[in-house]
Amino acid sequence: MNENHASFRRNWPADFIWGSATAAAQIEGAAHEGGKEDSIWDAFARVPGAVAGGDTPDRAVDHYHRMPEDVALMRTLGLDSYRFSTSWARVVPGGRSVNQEGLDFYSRLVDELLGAGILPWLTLYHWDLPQALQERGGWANRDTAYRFAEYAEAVYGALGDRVTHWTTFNEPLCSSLIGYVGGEHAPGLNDPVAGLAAVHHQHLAHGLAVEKLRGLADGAGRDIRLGITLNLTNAVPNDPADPVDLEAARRIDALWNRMYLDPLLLGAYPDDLLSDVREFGLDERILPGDLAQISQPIDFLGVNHYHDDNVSGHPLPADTAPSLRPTDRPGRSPFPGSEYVSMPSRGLPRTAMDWEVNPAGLTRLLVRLGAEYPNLPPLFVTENGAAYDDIVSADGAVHDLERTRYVLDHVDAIAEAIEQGADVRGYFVWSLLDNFEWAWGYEKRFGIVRVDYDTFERTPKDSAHAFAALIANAKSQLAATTIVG
Ligand code: PNW
Repeated sequence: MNENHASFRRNWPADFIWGSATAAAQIEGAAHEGGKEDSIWDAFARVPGAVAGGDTPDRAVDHYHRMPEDVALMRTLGLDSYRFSTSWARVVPGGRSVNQEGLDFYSRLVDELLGAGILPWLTLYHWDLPQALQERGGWANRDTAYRFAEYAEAVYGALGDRVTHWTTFNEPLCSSLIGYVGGEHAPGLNDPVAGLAAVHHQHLAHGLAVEKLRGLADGAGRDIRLGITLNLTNAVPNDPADPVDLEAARRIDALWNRMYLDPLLLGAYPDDLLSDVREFGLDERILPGDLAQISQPIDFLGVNHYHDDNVSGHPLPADTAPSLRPTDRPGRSPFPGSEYVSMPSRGLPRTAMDWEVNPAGLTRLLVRLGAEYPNLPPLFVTENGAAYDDIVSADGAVHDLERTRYVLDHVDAIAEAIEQGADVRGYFVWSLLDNFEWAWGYEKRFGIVRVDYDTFERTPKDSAHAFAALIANAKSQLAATTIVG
């Protein structure tokens, strides 16, 4: 029984936010409807071999047409908040003029959420750049940062009277290094110079949008919360006594964590990182004033965490099976200057993504952040979840025991981090629905709700029921404490 799980006996801060997350390109569909034009993911999915099974985001899970039904589902689960993204390619289709019909969709979504008592948690960039802007260089072009601030202003103009929680970027590491260097994500390039330019220009875009939205909100006397979501990891040296592994772990920590955290929170790139990537010209992208722009105060930091990374500086043993790849396109390292780094298995259980399951890593990460960044804003775990090969029972139920355990164990790991002093204010499970899992297409299912890809019917899995019970339990404990106290 899930009620016996340790996570059901934890105490939670009174205003802790329980939610679930999605992203526009992964769920909406209607890729060329309502004035929307190609995003880089629509274009990338048409490249042969780019996405497993030749899948595309064309229809995704048809959320564009089923939005009220999906919000009703969130309500039955008892979610406090719903984290979603707006599609830049829907709001500013060709990268130039604003599409009112696109804004109207998000306006209806926000109204529906507020009507259901659910806090809208909006992300402006979850990887779907208008293809028209990619054709002008995408994030390698500094101009895209200024276009982003205009897009942010357009969304704020339509929703700023109702949306209080704003996230600029989701996981900039993926949309820069995995898209421009590793090439597994759109735009599918293998260009470290462009990749590091993309990193800096996304930081700049974040800073420009923060300044713009803060100014607009202050001017209108509105209280908004601004932040960014990073995917952070513990880069664990495979053999902590081996200097080669320690050096590899330092490099991955620099590229994966500190390249984002330091400019945003401390106003400077780490020196060791700048020297590691010197030949790729990151320094030349940094113009006077950029770091001050980038490090403007934010109100929260979103942390996405799925797994740690066990890092070695030695090649993998020859008999080690290569890790899973979505398609047979050749795999390339997304890490400029640190391509030699390997990630050997340390024997932990793994999900269908081949990602390690290690809830203690999440505790460690959340506690470490507070210790390493004295000016750290409040944290929200904005994504965490797992893909497994679900089996549908004869009665239509999905008994996803592994996902249920994954979620409860990670929630418990967050409670542990809070006990150890981490300032964590919320948890969003990834994902509400099975959806378009980027280069994996529809093959990997992360939803706590199953989607039938023929009928688009939604069926809450056992993990959804467990999550709903957990939320209800956390709230009833609070109510009980309030009465006793
Ligand atoms: C995140 N990695 O992506 C994204 O924010 C979601 O859109 C996505 O569906 C979810 O996690 C599951 O993949 C990631 O390589 C992509 O470690 C890659 C990694 C982590 C997260």
